[in-house]
Amino acid sequence: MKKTCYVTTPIYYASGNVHIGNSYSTIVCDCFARYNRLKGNDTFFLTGMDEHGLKIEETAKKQGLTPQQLVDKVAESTKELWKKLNITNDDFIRTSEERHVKVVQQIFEKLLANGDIYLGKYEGDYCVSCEAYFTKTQLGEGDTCPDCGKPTRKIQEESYFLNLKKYSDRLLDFIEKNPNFIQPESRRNEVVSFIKQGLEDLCVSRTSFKWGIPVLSNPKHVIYVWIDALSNYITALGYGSENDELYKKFWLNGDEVVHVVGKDILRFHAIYWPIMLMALDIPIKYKLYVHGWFLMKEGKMSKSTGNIVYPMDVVNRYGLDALRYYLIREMPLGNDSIFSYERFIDKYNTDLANDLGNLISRTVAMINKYFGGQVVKPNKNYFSYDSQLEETLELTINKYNDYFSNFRFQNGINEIWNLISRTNKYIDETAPWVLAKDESQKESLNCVMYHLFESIRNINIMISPIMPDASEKISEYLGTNLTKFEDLGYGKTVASKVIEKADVLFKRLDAIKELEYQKEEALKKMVKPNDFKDEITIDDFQKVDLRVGEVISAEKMEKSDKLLILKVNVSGEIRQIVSGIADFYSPEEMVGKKVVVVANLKPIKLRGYDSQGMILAASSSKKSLEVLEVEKENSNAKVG
Ligand code: ME8
Repeated sequence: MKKTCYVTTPIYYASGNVHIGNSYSTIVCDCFARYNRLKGNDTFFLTGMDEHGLKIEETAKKQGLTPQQLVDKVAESTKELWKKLNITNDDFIRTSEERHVKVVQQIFEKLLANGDIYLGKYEGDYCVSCEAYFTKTQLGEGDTCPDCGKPTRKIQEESYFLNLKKYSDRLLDFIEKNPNFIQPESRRNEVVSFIKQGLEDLCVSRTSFKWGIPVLSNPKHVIYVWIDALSNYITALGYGSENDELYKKFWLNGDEVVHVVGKDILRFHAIYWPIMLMALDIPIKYKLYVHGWFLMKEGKMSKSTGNIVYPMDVVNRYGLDALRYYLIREMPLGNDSIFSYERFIDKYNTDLANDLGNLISRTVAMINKYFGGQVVKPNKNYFSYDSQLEETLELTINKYNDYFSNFRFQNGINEIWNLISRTNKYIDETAPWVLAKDESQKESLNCVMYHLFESIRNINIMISPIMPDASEKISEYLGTNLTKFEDLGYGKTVASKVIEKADVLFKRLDAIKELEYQKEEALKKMVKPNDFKDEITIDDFQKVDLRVGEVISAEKMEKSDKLLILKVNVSGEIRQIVSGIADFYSPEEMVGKKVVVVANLKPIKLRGYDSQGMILAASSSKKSLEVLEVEKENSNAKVG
């Protein structure tokens, strides 16, 4: 039976560019939305921007913009990015839009009138980056934020509070009665134990900054981001406005509502949001799917450290479907995953170029060679392998549906790829090239081709939510329009004519070359002009051991245009330092220079060469660079 499905991403902070990590939330939701549409479900897919708060106010100031100008700019570039990533959202909500602001103000007043919000005083340690207060026990060393590690500030202000305590038993009861409310189970357990420790009432307004939605009855307060942000899921549907059909259809009377969030915003969605809904007397309709984080090998991906991958860099080099595939395949629900180009390239070559790509090109080539491109349904099977393949196919479809309906995309993809392997094995088992030599085997050869065709056609339907572009091309190669959900299953094709020659869908990558390219790109990204880093303390700075070093020899690294290998005398120690300055300095020019060296940088290997430090250089663009030099001091000098 067809049902309605409402799926939402978190709304992203409009303080900077969206990276691979937060793009994941959107791509995975898009996959779910596309899967539901494929099934014929009436689907509404929402994403948007979280545009208020101190961080945005401060970022705008740094950039010489008004907060509104900043959020307008970021919203436009994010919309653009979603278009490029083939995201099929039905709406894009921005929390600075009037349709949202007005309703949030009403929500706040309603909660106030019911006594669920009260006025009190708040003093606490506040992290500007995370827009959150932390208790003393939560703080890291030196009163730093437990989430991002940055220093917190002590803030005292008159604030409104949302009465959470009042609802905590009701919420526990709800979670108990709805075991699927929070998934995976580990996250549900985390929430239950957090509630059982006792909830503190939540501070829901601020007087310390201006960039937010003013409280109607007391405008010196702005509504603190979470009441504002969480409400987007219903304001976008028209809740509280005259035009609330979508709200009625997809929320009140809807069949399935799914919020997808990263683990860091679990509490907000599993505790504060349901309590807000209870207080507003709105049914809690949603299921919460909590995903982990994409990390870099070096740790958390972060805009401020530059330890970051941007989606368009990957798309421009390897194509969109490869990125979508990799992200969805690599992230199991609930756990973290590491983004690495080594793994990306490996999965690309193995899964996409070899397993899937080859299966398609081989099959299309054989159908052309043996039957002039014509596929015709056989009257019967000839080999035991035929029915085995059919069985695997039917089983895969069932498992795929089970997994995809329950947001277990990684498991679902594994099933599809098992079928791809089974189909590749079927080619080896039936050895069509042998059958082709024997005219009397014409029928059985046709039967083999048909099985291959049907298997690919089904695989193609199943991968369409993940890789929409490739899927469209594959349908074209197969000459089929049996691409809908109801077309899943073996034997639906009566006849078809495949394309004469299928283009290579995923061209094999030269792994070594690609990795070198990515390393060089990463080096380039280390230069970030006009981009002040986050504030540090003198203690932070003193961790860096800067020394004068005298370059005693220099040579170009083989097969690299950019790298020089320097031998540098640092306080009597001869260090080998690999430096990306070859575009600007010849080895000869470097010898004899007294440069500034970061002497306690953890040694790394660059293209197989040890690098025991870094030399400092100034650069205002990719086209210019100047190494910092010292005139009089010698290589025993410290810098600081
Ligand atoms: O939290 N890997 O916005 P946001 C995977 N405005 N997911 C990641 C990630 C990574 N490396 N980094 C971030 C906010 N995310 C709020 C949401 S909703 C009412 C308000 C995910 O831009 C993160 O877990 O900081 C979160 O789900 C989403 O990106 C948005 O992050």
